Amino acid sequence: MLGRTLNLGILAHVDAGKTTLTERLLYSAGVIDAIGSVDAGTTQTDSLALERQRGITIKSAVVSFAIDDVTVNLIDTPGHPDFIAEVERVFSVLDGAVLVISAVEGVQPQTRILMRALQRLRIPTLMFVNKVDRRGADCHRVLTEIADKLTPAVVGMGSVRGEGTRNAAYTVHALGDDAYAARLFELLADRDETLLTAYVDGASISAGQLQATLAAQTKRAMVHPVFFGSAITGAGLDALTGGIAQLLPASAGDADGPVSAGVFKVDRGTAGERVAYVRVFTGTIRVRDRLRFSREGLDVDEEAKVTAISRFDAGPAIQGNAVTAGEIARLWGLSQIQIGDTIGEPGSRAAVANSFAPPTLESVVAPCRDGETGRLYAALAQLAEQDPLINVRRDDRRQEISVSLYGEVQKEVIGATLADDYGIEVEFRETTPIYIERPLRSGEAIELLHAEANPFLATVGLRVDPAPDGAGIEFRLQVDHRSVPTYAYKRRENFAEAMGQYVRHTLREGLFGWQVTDCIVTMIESNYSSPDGPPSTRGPLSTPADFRKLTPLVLMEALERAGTVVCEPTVRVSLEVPAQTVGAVMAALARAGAAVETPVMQGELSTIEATLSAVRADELQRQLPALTGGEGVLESAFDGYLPVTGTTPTRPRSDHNPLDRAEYLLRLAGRVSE
Ligand SMILES: Nc1nc2c(ncn2[C@@H]2O[C@H](COP(=O)(O)OP(=O)(O)OP(=O)(O)O)[C@@H](O)[C@H]2O)c(=O)[nH]1
Ligand SMILES: [Mg+2]
Repeated sequence: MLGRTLNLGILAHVDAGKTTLTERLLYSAGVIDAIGSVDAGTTQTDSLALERQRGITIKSAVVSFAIDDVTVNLIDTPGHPDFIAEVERVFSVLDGAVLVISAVEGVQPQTRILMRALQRLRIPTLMFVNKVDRRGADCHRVLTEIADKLTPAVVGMGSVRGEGTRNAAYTVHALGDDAYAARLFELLADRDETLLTAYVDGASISAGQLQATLAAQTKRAMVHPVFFGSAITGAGLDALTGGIAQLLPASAGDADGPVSAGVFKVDRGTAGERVAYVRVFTGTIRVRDRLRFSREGLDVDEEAKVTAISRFDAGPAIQGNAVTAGEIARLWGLSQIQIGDTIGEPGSRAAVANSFAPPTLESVVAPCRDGETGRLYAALAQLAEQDPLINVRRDDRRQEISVSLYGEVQKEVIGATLADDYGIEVEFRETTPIYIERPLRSGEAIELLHAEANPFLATVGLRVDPAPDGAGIEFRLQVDHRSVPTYAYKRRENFAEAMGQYVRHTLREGLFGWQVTDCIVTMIESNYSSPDGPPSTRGPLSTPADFRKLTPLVLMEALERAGTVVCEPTVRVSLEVPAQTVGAVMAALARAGAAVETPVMQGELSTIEATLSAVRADELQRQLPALTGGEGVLESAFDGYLPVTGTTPTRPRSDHNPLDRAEYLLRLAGRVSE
């Protein structure tokens, strides 16, 4: 019989102890003989030189160990918000997660952001309150905070004695403990009719029944057991390990079905070759298999041969011949593969993209030495394979290269990577916001089949309507079924899917060159030409290319009529600064145009909350050490987009040229020759 596999994510706010916990779990499972330390740079998962120097995780890393008959593939993720994209990619491959929360700091901004995403994706999640040995640990307060700020569907699984000391010890609540049993019953019965009915009927409910219901509800992400302990001393670790094996859904998967797998990480091997980390949802991938893969939103549909496989199996990755459903493996040979690609059939959870905000800043990056621009571009392009969101762009007119960024720390990491791995010293010039465009009102446009000005064999009519902030792009197909070219797309749903892709692709550049979002695009007219189809005029067959090429023309015209407003990214910041520097920090916030709340004093420190533009927050981050004698800490979280106001409300992207765009669209449409 095949063993069961659990793909487990370890997630938390920065510094909560994910990497240390990972190390402890590997040690308990007998995979390593000595526990490495983040501070000494000796852990398994912080293996990059830069991670070891800085003591923070930058890239997600997979390690594997066994708990009884369950193989756990653990993915240690970075907690710093600048690397949130790493976490997002991992979400698509998880069976379950452990959300780590510090017993001292409690629920932090990133904890909330992560928990919201875990809930939205219904990923079964245990919580681990770590660092109970550290001074200031307060498990009771943290449990209350979890219930208040994250979710009320939680239950503490044990208690801690001697918290805040090296000897802090964790005791599991016994099922015979009446207070615990009552709390557990209350939580579970709320979500389980049979349990409630049995209770109302006066039937006695056994401890075993409660335990089984707890496992069932946890596996369905309805409730979240909370464990306590210390990754440093090992307190509470056995209970957590037991919880991982018993309360999270390990599975065997369908090894015989059609191949469906997702790529969540791309790396380079020792010879510089591309290595893809995949999670197999169904089927089996073997060495020498030819695999088809596709990419959301783009017309890529490639095929390549697997030349080698290395599986994660209770210990370091080992060379293998095959990888089956449920497992994670590294694949060689797929030289064009990218993060987020789907191998074979679309997975059941293929599309989890956009769980978090996209990067909000972009910065011009230039080599310090002359004549290295070409090498720099090549190096950045290689980094972009591993992190597509850095979205390297070359502006030929201004002779500049720019990258998208989440913030200062990511910028420093990119700079250091270019220097260490590629020998290219760079400087980042001005950092500017990545704006978006939202439609102002509704707009429609149509091109008719066989009309003189329409070079394509298709009718496409589209309407753009504004949608609520944060809604993204929604595509609706609102046409008679007879007007859908089903012979070319097989099913109506496929046509809707393809049209949605053409629409999304077009909206990457709006009237001012920015991504258009928060809108509904409805296809209101469609028609095609086919020898035996409904159109009156018979002619050559319409093809998908006709619809693909006509869509951008019609959509841009509809958008032109709707008009767009350029909006800038804003962040909510929380500053912790020495009390005597509050005045200087408040003045800096005022200069940055921030909306500031009244500072809260806590002894020597003051906390200031404010909302301001992302680019100004980035500037503030850099000024902070000088303003606060190196003592200030700034945490920021994306807070949506607001229309740009002031003298230049329509800021076109630096390399956006409406004439170029028009010409491009025309060329796409074949109206002017190449
Ligand atoms: N006292 C105490 N310190 C801990 C514990 N767990 C982690 N630490 C310390 O907390 C710091 C951060 O630990 P990491 O394991 O790097 O935290 P992380 O969550 O992986 O951090 P990022 O990956 O950078 O987000 C290190 O100095 C650890 O030694 C714990 O249980 N008790
Ligand atoms: Mg870490």
